[in-house]
Amino acid sequence: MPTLRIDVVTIFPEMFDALVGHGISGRAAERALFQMHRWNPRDLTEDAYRRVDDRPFGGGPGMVMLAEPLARTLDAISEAQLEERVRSQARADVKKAPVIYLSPRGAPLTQQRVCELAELTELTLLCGRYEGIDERLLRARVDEEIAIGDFVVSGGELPAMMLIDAVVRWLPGAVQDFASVQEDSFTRGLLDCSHYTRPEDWRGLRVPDVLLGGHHQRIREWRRQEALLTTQQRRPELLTSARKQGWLDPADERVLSRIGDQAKAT
Ligand code: 9D3
Repeated sequence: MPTLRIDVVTIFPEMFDALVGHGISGRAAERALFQMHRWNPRDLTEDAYRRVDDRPFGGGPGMVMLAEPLARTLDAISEAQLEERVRSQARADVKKAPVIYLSPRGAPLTQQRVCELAELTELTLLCGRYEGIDERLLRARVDEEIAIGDFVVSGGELPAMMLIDAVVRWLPGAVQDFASVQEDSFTRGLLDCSHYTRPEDWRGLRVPDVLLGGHHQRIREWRRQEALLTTQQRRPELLTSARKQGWLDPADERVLSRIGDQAKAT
């Protein structure tokens, strides 16, 4: 299994310390399940001020990232990726790494896309700041634009870290407990069931009896019902698409119609 190489273009490379320093992504980095390289376009500027941005043509608020320092950075990355392939004797026919721009105008990131990205061996992520990047650079060099949701954050770094975290979890061996990855597929397309731990009675609030009985089949059924019910209540549109995907079986449908009947009765 070749390790995933991620190249990130950012004017705030230190922000990514958080990603490689903690948790599942930190451990995966330590164990070299992926390698991350950070590139600061400021390092490839040639003017005395090391400018990476300028005022927008046509006026308006804010600044725009310059195309040239980013193009130079992306060139340097392509070169480094090529060198790495030679060094690691990668197959000659591997496709060029896609360049992904984290952008509020991008397509919303989905678990489906995350899984596809986890299959790649190289990934280049471009993080914007200010109002965005000169459109000509995007047209010339970016393969895909991805957003993380319909809300505004201050730059592409946190979105890029979210994408990397989501992808790295899917690398073989990243999540210690394989059962928890399996569970993600058990509740595929649904919200998770509720979880409980000790004590059995916490300030008068009890754990559901079924979880204490040790009857594994019943526990399984209860958790599935919980997942279906919670999804029905909070994100009914997820249920519609899970149904279209064929992820609900007849037993699930019986649970859901029972929920529907109870709702009508009250
Ligand atoms: C009114 C113009 N704004 C667009 C919504 C300007 C603007 C705000 C924030 C331009 C860029 C940004 C920085 N955001 C990101 O780089 C970003 C982002 C986001 O804000 N929301 C969801 N996904 C993403 S991915 C990158």
